[in-house]
Amino acid sequence: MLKSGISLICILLLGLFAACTNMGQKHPNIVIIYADDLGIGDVSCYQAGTLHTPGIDQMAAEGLRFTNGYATAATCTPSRYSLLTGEYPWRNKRAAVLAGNAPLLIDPAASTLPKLMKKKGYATAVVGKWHLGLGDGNINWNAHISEGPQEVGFDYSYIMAATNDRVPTVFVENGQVVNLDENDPIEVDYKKNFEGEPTGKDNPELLKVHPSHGHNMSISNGVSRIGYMKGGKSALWVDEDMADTFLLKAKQFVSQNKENPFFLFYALHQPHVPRVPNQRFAGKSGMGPRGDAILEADWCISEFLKTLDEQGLSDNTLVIFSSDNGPVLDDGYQDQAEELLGEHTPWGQFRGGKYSLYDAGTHIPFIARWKGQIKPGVSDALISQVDLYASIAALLQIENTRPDSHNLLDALTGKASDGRDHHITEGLQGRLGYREGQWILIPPHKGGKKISWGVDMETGFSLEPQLYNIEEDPAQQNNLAEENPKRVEQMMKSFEVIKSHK
Ligand code: NG6
Ligand code: CA
Repeated sequence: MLKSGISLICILLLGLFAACTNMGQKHPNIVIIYADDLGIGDVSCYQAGTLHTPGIDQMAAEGLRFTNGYATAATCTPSRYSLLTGEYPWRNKRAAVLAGNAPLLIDPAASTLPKLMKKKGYATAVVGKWHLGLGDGNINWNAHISEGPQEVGFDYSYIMAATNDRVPTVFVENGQVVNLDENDPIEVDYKKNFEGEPTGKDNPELLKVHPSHGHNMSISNGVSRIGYMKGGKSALWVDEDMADTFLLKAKQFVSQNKENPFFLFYALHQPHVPRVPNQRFAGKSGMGPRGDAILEADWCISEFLKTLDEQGLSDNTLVIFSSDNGPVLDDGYQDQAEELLGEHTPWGQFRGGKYSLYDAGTHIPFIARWKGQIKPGVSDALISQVDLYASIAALLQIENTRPDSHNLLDALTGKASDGRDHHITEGLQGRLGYREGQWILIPPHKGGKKISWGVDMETGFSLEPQLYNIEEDPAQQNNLAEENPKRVEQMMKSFEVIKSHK
């Protein structure tokens, strides 16, 4: 009796010990919230601009705000590619802004961030903007679409294929178009229209949002888009409801997976054009649809974080917030983004914006929150989205196989104040810039200095080398290349060496 009692106690103690060690080893949930075209100065905790973003500010107050956070590119697809693969985008020739019917960009055999997590038993999901291609190049929207998020490592996906200004304007859930009526199949063509279908160009009377440049092809929900589509009427999204739909799917995934570790890539569609926020946000910013869309995104973030808090998950969830590229005002629709801007400065103290090799093209908001694990504060460490791969690999004790991706787990969690010492950024047409410490070098590039889509945007291209000290001259007004030929030469060499490493 006594003996069996002792054995029982031993077994219980052993069980308790095992449970404790397990708990100690329990991997945190990981969430990446990724805005689309949000500038560093659009977020009020970066102390620039006049918009007020209380949701993101609260996340920053509870976490670590990086002042030197970067995307790898000034456009969407390449940045997303790096985030998910840990590889610079220019190593893959196809990693440029993709059409809505482009094939899957990421090699299904390649290692990815979600695949790392799956190795450790995580449930993985992507909700929101995809823009990394689907199918094999000959996509049938009316059947199950293979070659997509699942092949890249996501168990669950609820996505738009490309951007909110590209057809097809439908959601795809686990490879299946949502709400599709089989009697009204979807056809997509990026070259020619389908007979009898209205377009923004020929039927402006059908539009509630008018294009300023391009964006005059097929119309859905009163907005003309890039590309032509036909059919799928019951499946078309309503832009005004998109934020609520994605938020709901993100919350559902969390609730359904709260017992096991999960990874969620919550890819917001705001404030990318067309900016059509829900009526609840219309007129709220005083800056027109662009400002209103940012307030909507900020609300989504605070609602999402509230869900983590309510479910008791915040102490065991690392949440990272960032943006895929810098800000843009007129990106092809007449939405008064420029006219109503007032004193607001989406690019913060930096020069350029989306599409630009100047700093604001890729220098974006970057915040990490993990309650109880990351001490709230501000970090000046140089950190790139390409580093999330190696840093999360380190967190999960998996070997890093991506040399472009640096293990900055200590910087990410505030245990170290230094980050990477150099970083390569990509502007338009695959042209590159290079930062080393506080120096930014833009090597000579052919091509126009500006692109004119309603408003002039600076590409950063010049036939002369450009060298800036980003700490002393954040607005990149003083090109110091001529007076520092040695530094230019040394940086050109290091840049070439890094490029040649694979
Ligand atoms: C450009 C579009 C722009 C936007 C961008 C991609 C025109 C004139 N401009 O070609 O509106 O869709 O592609 O943006 O069509 S990104 O954030 O997804 O990279
Ligand atoms: Ca973008």
